[in-house]
This record gives sequence, C-alpha cells and structure tokens, in this order.
Amino acid sequence: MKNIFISSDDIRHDFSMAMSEMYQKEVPLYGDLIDLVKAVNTEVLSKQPEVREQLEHTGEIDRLNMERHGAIRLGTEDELSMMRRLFAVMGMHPVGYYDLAPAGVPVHSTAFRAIDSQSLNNSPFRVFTSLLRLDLITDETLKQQAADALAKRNIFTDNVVSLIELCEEQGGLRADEAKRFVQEALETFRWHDKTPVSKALYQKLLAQHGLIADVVGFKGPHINHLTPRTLDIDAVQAGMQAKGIPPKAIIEGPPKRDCPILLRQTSFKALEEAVSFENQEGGYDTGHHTARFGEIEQRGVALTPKGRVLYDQLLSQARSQLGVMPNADNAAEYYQLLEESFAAFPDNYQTLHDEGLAYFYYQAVNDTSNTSSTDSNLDADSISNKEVIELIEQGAIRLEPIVYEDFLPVSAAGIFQSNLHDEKQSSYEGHSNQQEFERGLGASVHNELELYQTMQAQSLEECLMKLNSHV
Ligand code: OOG
Ligand code: NI
Repeated sequence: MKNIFISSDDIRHDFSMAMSEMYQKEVPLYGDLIDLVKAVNTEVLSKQPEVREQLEHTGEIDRLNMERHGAIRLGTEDELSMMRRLFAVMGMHPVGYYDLAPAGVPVHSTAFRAIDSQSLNNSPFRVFTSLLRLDLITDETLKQQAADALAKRNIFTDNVVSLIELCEEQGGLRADEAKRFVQEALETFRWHDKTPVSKALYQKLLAQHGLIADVVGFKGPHINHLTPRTLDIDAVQAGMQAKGIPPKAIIEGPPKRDCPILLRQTSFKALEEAVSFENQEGGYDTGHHTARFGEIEQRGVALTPKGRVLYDQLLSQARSQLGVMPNADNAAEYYQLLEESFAAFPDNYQTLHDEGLAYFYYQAVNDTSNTSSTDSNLDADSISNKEVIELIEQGAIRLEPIVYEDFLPVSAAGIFQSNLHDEKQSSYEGHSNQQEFERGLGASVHNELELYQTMQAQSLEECLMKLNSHV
C-alpha cells in the first residue's frame, strides 16, 4: 500500500527552511552571517579536497548548506511535553541532558533532533531546548509571580495542537496537513514585541537573571538564535569582524586541530530590541530587551566515553590554569593554554580510532585487490579490534568520522552568558535533575553515546557484509 503520509524528514526540512526565512526577516544580521558561512564553506571545499571527499563519503556534503540548529527556552513542564509532541511530528526526538545550573544558568536542557544517519543527512535541523528552573529562584514572592505569569500563557495555537493530535492518531500527516502544521508550528517561535507583563515585573525578573526575564516576560519561546555549520570557524570569526558583525570574544570548545573533535562555537552579540510592556491602564510602556543573536559552529568527530573524559579533563585544565572566565582581555592567553593542554589529545583519525577515543563509520573500499588476504567469513559479532585495525591497514576498510550531532554544556553556558549581560551568579547549588526533567518532558531522553555506538556498529556490520561478498 502506498504511504499516504509525508515523511517526517520532509516536514522537518520544510519547517527549518520556514524558520530560517522568518529569522532572517526578524534579525537581518543572521542573513549576513549565512552569506559569510556559505562563502567560507565554498572556499574550504575547493581548497581542501580531502575535506570534500570525507563529507562525500559520510553523506554530509548535501546537508552542509541546510545545516543549522536553533534554541528556545520554555517556562513550564506542560510546555516542554507539548513541545516534545510537536517535534515528534517532524521526526525530532530528545537526545541528551544538559544541566546548566552549575555554570550559573538556571535551566536544564535537551536537544531535539533526528537520530539515525539517513534522517540526519536528509535534514540535520535540531533545537536546543531549555526548561527554566523556577525552583532556583530564592525570592518566594517573585517565584510565585513568575509562575502565575507562565500559567496564563498558551504558547501553542489551537490548530497546531489539533494537528499534533491528528498525527499521533493516524500515524502521520498528509501533504496539506503537513503544510498547515509547518505554518502553525512556526507561530510558537515568532518574536512578539508586546510583552504580557508589566515593566516593573520585567525589571524584577531581569534583576534575578536575564534568562528568567526572557522566558517569563514574553508571550512565547521566540527562537533566540539559529546556527549554520561552517567548515572553518576561525575564518568566519575573522570575517565577522571585517563585516561589522561583532563576534563574541572567545570561540567555545576545543582548539583548532587537523582532525576537529566535537564542536567549536561562537556567536554575535544579542541585539537590543524595542519592546512594549503592558500597563494597568491598558496601554504600553516602552523599553528594550536583549535576547536574540546569531551563532556559528564547526562540528567534528563524536567522542567515545573515554574520549569525552579526556576532553573534559583537558578543557578544565586549561580553564583552571587561566584562573578566571575566558574573556576579550585574556583571549590570546586562553587559546595558548588550550593548545598546550590539548597537545595530549591525539590529532589523527587513525590514532583516535585505535585508542578508542572517537566514533567512526567503517566503509568497505571498493577495490577487490585489497581484500585478497581476508577470509569470507568476517562477522561483526566476533571480529576483534585488532583484526579490524589490520583490515584498515591493508586498505580494505576506510574510516570516516561520525560527526558530533549534540551540544556541550560548558560551551552552551558560555553562549548563554555572552548574551545575558549577567555575570553575577557563577553557579547555582541544587542538584542536576534529569529525572525531574524527564517527568516534565513525558519521556526519557536518548543517550547520545549509545546512538553513536549503534551507528558505528551498524556500519561495521554492513562493511563486513560487503567485504564478504567481494571475495
Ligand atoms: C541556548 C544556548 C546554547 C548552544 O549552541 O550551545 C546553545 C540558549 O541560549 O538558549 O545554543
Ligand atoms: Ni546554539
């Protein structure tokens, strides 16, 4: 029977395009950033054929220009669970748990994204989604006022809720339903310059934390940035300065390397935007709010638990040697410390693989002369690591890096902070609370490491099957 439903990958693709178009209209600097990223990526692909070849082998080449992530901040558990159902329509599922309270940001978060290689290549769009932790506000009166304001708002249109329910009932959406869904879902992420709270309340919220004002003070979770993927973040950072787009002082994440790992990110400063606060006379008081910005990122290979421990250790070593938060004045020193610290992290793919530090796709090399010494009974369950390494050395198997699809809590905190003008609080006490987050979400989050492990294992299985059939 022919499937009457549109694939969720297509809905996600259409939605990400609609979102990008809306944000370019709302924040024109973001459009300039996209042009810059495109130019840099084109240059890298023409000057570094090995990068092009790698992206062709992993299938990422086609997704490069559509690749972006966004971020939103939600106020209540109900909003979070409906958001999960909304993203599920587009094949986006919660992956990972990020607790940002230790870094002084009163939220915990997950990322909604596709989870298998093919869907990711069809549309890699993902949304970093944070839930405000009102429990970390110590002022009881303010906490209550914030909770009341949040209880009054409804961030979803009635139509989008009906379409989500319809999708859940019938198992998908038809073309016209999907089209309406994209339009209706977009409404939740739109910017509103008229706020439902008084200026006085807004200012009290702001004095607690910029993020609390950004969530509680508004009608909905406006998309606060969109982030294209670049192949050379240092070139884009330099280009931003030259184009008059003021970048944040520090590129977050690991230092520049031959074999990029995880994720490096930088952003341009949030805009100061005019807003109107509702007053008791039914009119509006004018003011402004800073929340929305643009960001860029360069993605590298996903790390295994062992690699991730080493990354965290080397990063915190560099940061503690610096002694203070990295900023514009100590940027050069910070990069120097980071380079020195990360000298201990192997910088070629073969070593990263052999030492079990990163995840890779195994691909059969289409040249039978390489497989002459292999037997025809290669089996993914019983093959040893040593045998795999031998096949790689013989040229029968090629390694390609599995790109990191997720986020990094220290980097995310740096991105939040650079846009909040709030350096008062350096950390919140209070436990990381994945279970509570998942209760609000109404589902467990996927473990990202397991997803990468599965991708790697599947590729090994397919690769060995191909080699067996060659002999
Ligand atoms: C999210 C900040 C984190 C990233 O790319 O790490 C983030 C936010 O500002 O809401 O987007
Ligand atoms: Ni981001």
